[in-house]
Amino acid sequence: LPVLAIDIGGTKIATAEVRGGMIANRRQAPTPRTGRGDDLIAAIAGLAPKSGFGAVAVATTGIVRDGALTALNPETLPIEDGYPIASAIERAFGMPPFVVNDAQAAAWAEFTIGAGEGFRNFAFFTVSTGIGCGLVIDGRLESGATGLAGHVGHTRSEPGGILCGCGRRGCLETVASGTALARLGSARLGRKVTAPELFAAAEQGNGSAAEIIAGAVAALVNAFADLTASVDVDCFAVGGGVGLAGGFIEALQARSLDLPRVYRRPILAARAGADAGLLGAAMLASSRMS
Ligand code: BMX
Ligand code: ZN
Repeated sequence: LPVLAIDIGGTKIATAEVRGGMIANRRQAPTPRTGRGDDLIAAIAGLAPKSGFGAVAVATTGIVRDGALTALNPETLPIEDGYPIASAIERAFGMPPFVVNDAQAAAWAEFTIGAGEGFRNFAFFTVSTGIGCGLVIDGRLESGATGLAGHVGHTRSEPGGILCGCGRRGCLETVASGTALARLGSARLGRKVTAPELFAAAEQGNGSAAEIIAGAVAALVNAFADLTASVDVDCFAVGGGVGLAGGFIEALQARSLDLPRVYRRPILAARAGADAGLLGAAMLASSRMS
């Protein structure tokens, strides 16, 4: 039987059936941003069939600890602290699910069958609504004792910067996420723009838009260098809606050449694309159950 895989992001929810590393019946809906976990479960139940699965695997934005979900940054996903997501999914689908952070799940997929294949120490970054990161150290996925491992989006990027939803000031996520680009772009261009619109404006030669994107690129490259100095990453892969936007990876690669050589590592595009969270969660669920 296939694994029912569920990916909960700050902007969209996806479900799919995964069998032998292949995705089928992928469905997607906007994330209900109501602050209530039960509304997420209802949206998921509306996407996926209720039975016919050997296992249920969930990749979700936020901190996952003992089957409970808490937002580190409630602006990325508003939800009750410690929402009992595992028991809620079990009630909806009749099976206790495996639950993991979305970036950690995607890191595992990229490490196993994607851009990180062949490396032992690998970091995957998703630049999307927020900035997520999953770390594989010496071939093992790190989630940490409290689920926080890899939350590099909340390391300091801009001293004295704006307050992040997590309570710190100047987090990388306040400078380089899709949310940050939309905020900075709207302020600078004097009209409401989304991250994709900011990329389109830069593409059409808008210097202010290009400058904001370059700021995000520089912040990310510095975060990569910090992480390399911390755990000696062999290789970085970048995904997410912003990460995979035209020219973004190339800009990261070019900017990383400004780093002293000792901190420089290959930067690759994520290969599993938008399905990495679904695939990684399903792979982790299968391996933890056999
Ligand atoms: C946030 C945090 C991470 C997540 C990352 C990317 C929350 C709700 N999420 O830093 O756990 O991995 O965003 O999330 O605090 P996405 O929704 O942008 O995919
Ligand atoms: Zn933060």
